[in-house]
Amino acid sequence: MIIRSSRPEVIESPFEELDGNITPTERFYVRDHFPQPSLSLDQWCLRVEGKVRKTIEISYEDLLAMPSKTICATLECAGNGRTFLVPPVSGVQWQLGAVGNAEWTGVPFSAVLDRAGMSADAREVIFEGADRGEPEANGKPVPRGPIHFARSVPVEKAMRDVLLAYRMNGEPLNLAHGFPLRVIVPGWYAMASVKWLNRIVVSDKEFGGYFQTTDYAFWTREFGDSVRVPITRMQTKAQIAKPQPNERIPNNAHYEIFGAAWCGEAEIRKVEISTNGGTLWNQCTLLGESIPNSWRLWKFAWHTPTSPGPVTLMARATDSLGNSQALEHHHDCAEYMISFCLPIKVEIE
Ligand SMILES: Nc1nc2c(c(=O)[nH]1)N[C@H]1C(S)=C(S)[C@@H](COP(=O)(O)O)O[C@H]1N2
Ligand SMILES: [Mo]
Repeated sequence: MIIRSSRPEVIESPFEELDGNITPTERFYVRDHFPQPSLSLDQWCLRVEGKVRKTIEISYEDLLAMPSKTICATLECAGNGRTFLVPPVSGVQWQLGAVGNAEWTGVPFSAVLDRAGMSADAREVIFEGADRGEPEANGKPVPRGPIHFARSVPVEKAMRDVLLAYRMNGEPLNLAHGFPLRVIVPGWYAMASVKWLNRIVVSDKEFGGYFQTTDYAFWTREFGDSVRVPITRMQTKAQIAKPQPNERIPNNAHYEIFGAAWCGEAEIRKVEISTNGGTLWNQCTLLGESIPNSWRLWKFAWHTPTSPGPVTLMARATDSLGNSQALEHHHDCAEYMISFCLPIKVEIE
């Protein structure tokens, strides 16, 4: 694992070690903004308030007693791949390893909200973590005083897809991944999957929190003006795990290119490889079966060039909605949603 910061904890996983559909928990990347809160189960409870018929508090035991659901979901940090941006931008300098796929077990958010009862004017659901601190500045405006990590999801999406998870890969959640309870928002970038969840506020307004509108948001144009839009769905993307950048590969040999591809709220339909800068594309083999909101592994049998020299490999995914990857980063996305075809330079020897 690559330690990018220790307090708050920011740890990248070595993507070249990808070898199965599930990322083992100890190989799953970690992205914290504040020090991890230590929560004891006898004091912890989940509070649901706001636009509900009655405010409720649910204990860990109560949650475990509710009917559970297990899903697979890929989490990708919205800044994954940032080192590929030219010129460089500020923020955690992630390579390919701020992404992982795990099995999550917990209670559907809809079952929890049913206990509190939703008001007719409910519009968004704000999930708040127990961690708090001052967001790092990076030249951006910072609110005065410490804040909690919080993100919102529209009530329809929350009722349909959101899982409140207390197990990861068959074990109780560990502290780094949100013990005792975290949100899983399938198909969205992972900033929405709030860890150390202890408060849910149902709201009749658009949430304007720091991690919703200042950070983890991008500028777009509307009627000639610039508006700030929160990051939500994962962009369609394929990543090459093998070979890894700068790998030395024998000439005139058989080499299996291997990787994973994912998207948000759709299915991966096709992955292609280019070995010549994006002029020609070769179809890859998709492995296993399609699992909603979970990455799909793929491979390509490459016959390497007969002469030594540098080669740039690129992978390109296409999803069931027809979304495909661009050859260049979209300017509006700035330091986030790095989903263009990432160039992997290798050396034929
Ligand atoms: N409470 C809380 N939730 C959080 C964060 C955080 O700092 N605090 N980081 C978010 C971000 S930006 C990411 S990418 C994912 C990372 O989840 P992981 O550490 O389990 O991989 O958690 C999200 N949920
Ligand atoms: Mo993230």
